[in-house]
This record gives sequence, structure tokens and C-alpha cells, in this order.
Amino acid sequence: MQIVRYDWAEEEALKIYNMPLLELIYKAATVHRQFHDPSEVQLSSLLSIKTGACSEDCAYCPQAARYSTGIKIESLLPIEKVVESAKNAKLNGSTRFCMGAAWREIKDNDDFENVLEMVKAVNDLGMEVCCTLGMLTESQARRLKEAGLYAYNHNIDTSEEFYERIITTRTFQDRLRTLENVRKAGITVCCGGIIGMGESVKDRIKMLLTLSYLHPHPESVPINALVPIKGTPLGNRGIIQVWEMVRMIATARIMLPKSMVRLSAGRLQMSKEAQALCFLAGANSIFAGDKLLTTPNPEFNDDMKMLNLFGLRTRKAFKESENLQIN
Ligand code: SAM
Ligand code: DTB
Ligand code: SF4
Repeated sequence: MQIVRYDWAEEEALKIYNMPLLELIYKAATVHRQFHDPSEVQLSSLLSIKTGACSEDCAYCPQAARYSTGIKIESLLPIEKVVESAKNAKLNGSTRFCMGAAWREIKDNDDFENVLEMVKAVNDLGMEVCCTLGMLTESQARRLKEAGLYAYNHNIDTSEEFYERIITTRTFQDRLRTLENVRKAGITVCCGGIIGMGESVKDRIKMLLTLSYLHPHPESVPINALVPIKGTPLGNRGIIQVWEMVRMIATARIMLPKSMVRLSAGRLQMSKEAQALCFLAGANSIFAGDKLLTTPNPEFNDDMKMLNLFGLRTRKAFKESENLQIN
């Protein structure tokens, strides 16, 4: 029996990641069955509510102002557009709706007031509302919670050591501080990272260790495969091998047994067979809808066909297993 642990050692985690592949998948699938209904997958929809012109230098990101990536810059969307998009997502079976803004941090201005209104409106639809708006303070987190925010996404992206090779305009510690503020406000934490940026296996493990030392563990852990974007410093990198994605998901499932592990960016480049292995290895959530924030995602109808083919059902909102535990 696996228990929820906060004391994983690096050696131990590396050993898990490097297990013979099929043994690793079997072990992760076993842990998955212990903590989750393996026939359920959560559908989450993403909407970019403010796009591009970001002041940060995240080497992977199409939305950083300093890279020329050809995306269409847009200021904050009107609330009606956001609600319409959330209603559509709900009709299609999404129970979680995540609004993303290309901000370094939240500022206490009209845009923030409008986002609070959006959170209220989407919460009123009975969906789990999630936001990813950059860094935030304790009082901003409290206001989001009061507006009905259920989850906040803020990724650590990689290991602390590799972080400064990817982003120089903020620190790993800044990221952790925001996560603490989110937790203190009683909002669930969505935090994961990206593989395929040139990091080593040790960096991947260190990222998972950092997540596993958060108490409680993040309720949701997105694992993204880098989507190389022309114009960004990582634009020429190749696509990560499926096996690495499977190993990462399986290791996350074992080390963070209660968390929802989300197979996030990069699905468009994966075959259905590869995605089946990811679900077997413990992924139990995906982003549904034809677009992530700025890049394409598989067609909604194709995803539904795939889930049907695998005999997977979509999960209801606010399920008990994701209940917030406050320290
Ligand atoms: N600006 C906010 C922030 O940085 O937290 C929120 C939006 S940001 C785009 C959300 C996450 O998307 C990033 O932390 C990163 O993990 C992921 N992401 C961005 N570009 C990506 C890419 N090209 N490939 C894979 N994941 C990506
Ligand atoms: C996460 O970890 N992945 C999502 C969500 N959280 C916000 C975003 C992926 C973005 C991929 C690049 C793009 O579409 O701009
Ligand atoms: Fe800005 Fe977020 Fe993109 Fe970094 S990941 S450049 S903070 S939108």
C-alpha cells in the first residue's frame, strides 16, 4: 500500500523514475487504483483572458513580449465573452474552467476587479473555477477566494537549479511564495511543470521532490510537454519522447498519490496509444477544447472518441478526493 508521503528522498525517486518501463507503469497504475477511480478523467477547459505582451522572459513562452512569436495580443476580455466560453465548456462536459492571463503578477487595478467578477460568474455556473494570473499577494488571494476561486495554477516548471536557465525575471522562491499565499487563502493549488526544455532527469526528479514537500501536496499537478514555439529561445528543441512523458507521469502518480495528475500541453503531438499509456500510468485529467492558451489542442470531438474508446468517463465537479486540506 502506498501512503501519502512528504519525505521522499532523491535517490528513491530517481530509482522509481528509472525502473523498467513496464514495471513502472504497473506500479503507478496500482497506486492510481488505490487513490482514484481509474475509469474517470477530469476535463478542464482553458481560456486566455489576456494574451501576450508579458514582461517576463520565460524561455518557453509564446506570450513573452521580448520574443517575436506572431501571436495576437489582446487586453482583458469582456466578462460576457468569458461567461459564454465557460457555458460552452460546461455543455461539452468540462467541470473545471481555467482563466489564464499573461501577467507577471496581479496588480490592484480595474483588471483585477473585472477578473473577480469573472470568477464569481463562472463559480455561479457550478464549475470549479481556476485562474493563472502570475504572482499574487496574500490579500489578492483572499479576494479571489471570496469571489469563489477554487484553484490557482502557478507552475514551478522545473528544478530550482534549472529554473534560472529558463527564467531570469523572477526566482523559484518567488513562485513558492505565491503558492504559500494561495494555500493560506484556502484555495486549492495547481502546480506542475514542463519537460523537454533540456533539463536532466535529475531536474525532473527535483521538481517532483519540491512538489512532494509542499504540505499538503498540490491537489492538481499539470505535466506539460514543451510545445516548441518559433521565436522563443526553446523554439528549436525537438518534441519529447513519449516514454519520458510516461515515466514522468508515473513517477508523479507514485510520489503524489492523491493529486490529480494532468496530461497537459503536448497532446497534439501524441498518438492515442501514447495517451493511453499516460492514463494507465496515472494521468486522470486533460485540457479539453481545441485550444490551450495560444496553441492548438486536439479537437474536442476526437478527444471524446478517444475517451469512449478507452472506456473512460468524465468526472463530476468538486469531488471529495480533491477536498482542500488546510494546514
Ligand atoms: N503568466 C502566468 C504564469 O506564468 O504563471 C500564467 C500563464 S503561463 C502561460 C502558464 C503555464 O503554461 C506556464 O507556467 C508553463 O508551465 C505553461 N506553458 C507556457 N508555454 C508553454 C509551452 N510552450 N509548452 C508547454 N507549456 C507551456
Ligand atoms: C499548465 O500547466 N498548462 C496550461 C495551463 N497550466 C495554464 C497552459 C499550457 C500552455 C501551452 C502554450 C500555449 O497554449 O500558450
Ligand atoms: Fe508571462 Fe506566464 Fe508566459 Fe512567463 S509563462 S512569459 S509569466 S505569460
